[in-house]
Amino acid sequence: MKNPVFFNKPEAPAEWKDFYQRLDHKNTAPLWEALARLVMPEPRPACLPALWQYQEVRSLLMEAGKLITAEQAERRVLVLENPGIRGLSQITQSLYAGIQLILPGEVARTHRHVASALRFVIESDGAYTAVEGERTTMRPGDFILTPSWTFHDHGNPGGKPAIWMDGLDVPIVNMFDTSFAEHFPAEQQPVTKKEGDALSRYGANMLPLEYKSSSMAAPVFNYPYDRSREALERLRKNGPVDSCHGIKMQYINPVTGGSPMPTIGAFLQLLPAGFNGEAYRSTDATIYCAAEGSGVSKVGDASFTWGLHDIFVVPSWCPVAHQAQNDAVLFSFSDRPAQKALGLWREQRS
Ligand code: 1HN
Repeated sequence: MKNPVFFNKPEAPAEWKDFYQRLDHKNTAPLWEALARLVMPEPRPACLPALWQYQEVRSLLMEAGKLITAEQAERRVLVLENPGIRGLSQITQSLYAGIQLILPGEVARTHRHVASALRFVIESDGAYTAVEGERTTMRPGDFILTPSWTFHDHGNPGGKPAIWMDGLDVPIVNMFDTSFAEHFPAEQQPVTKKEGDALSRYGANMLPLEYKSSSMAAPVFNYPYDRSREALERLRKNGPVDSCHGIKMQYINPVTGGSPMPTIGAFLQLLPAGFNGEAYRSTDATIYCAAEGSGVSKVGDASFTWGLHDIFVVPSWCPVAHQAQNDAVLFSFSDRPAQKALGLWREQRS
């Protein structure tokens, strides 16, 4: 193994034991005993590569739908827990992910919190989410933002279950001890804007005159799938197809060109039928959801065969190589913007 430890400490002699105990009693500790575990020559993530088959999660979620209402639960969600760090409600060291269900006629009441959230819509026939007075209809494949400290509620006036993946930066917010949350006085917030207002105003490569951003998040909050998918389709024809990523695009904040939210980045990539990608790794542990098609992804020593809406996670610095049988589209998200802002992010192509 290359670089197993940064620092090879000699064994502590038995006669130091008393000294170590006296250190311990004074809330102190010898750094030389901890250094190799604190400073690693490369990332050694506790989280593991993992795959969740959508149909399995879906049937458990529908069971949850018989046990508890969206109202009782506040949010009826099955948390996707990384098998290497069970019990923490985390899919990676820095991110939370879950699968949410809203049954026909249900609403999930209005609240806001410091944590930023994204939704990747899996099933919906007329369900909506509302953010700061504007409702947007959720359609399969849509990438939707709930920026930090924005009031949001969800509802499903349609006739079919609405299901989506939630991604939040809860572990980051809690690492900094910066969590605040509160309810809106009413179950549903008043609708004060026409549907599509944000996208018309900020989503056409134009901005209102004298526009000044008041937020670190994008002013558009729905990135409709048909638009993103069309871009990938056009780029397939234009080429080139990247040997690691296929055709991969990042979602942006149209005001800054940066990430849609300060802590979470999101991506959409097309793997053309027969794609056999080369290995790639980066320090941002990444959560993938198959938006279309099927394939196989090698993640470290694991090999995940995924189909429609399956979700898998690639830990930090773990090589990933994607293959697609038929045309496949992968949505993904990670903490890349947070790492980049702090000067931490690295990547490596093999
Ligand atoms: C939350 O507010 C939602 O608004 C979903 O739909 C999942 C997980 C942790 C904390 C807040 C939602 C959440 C959440």
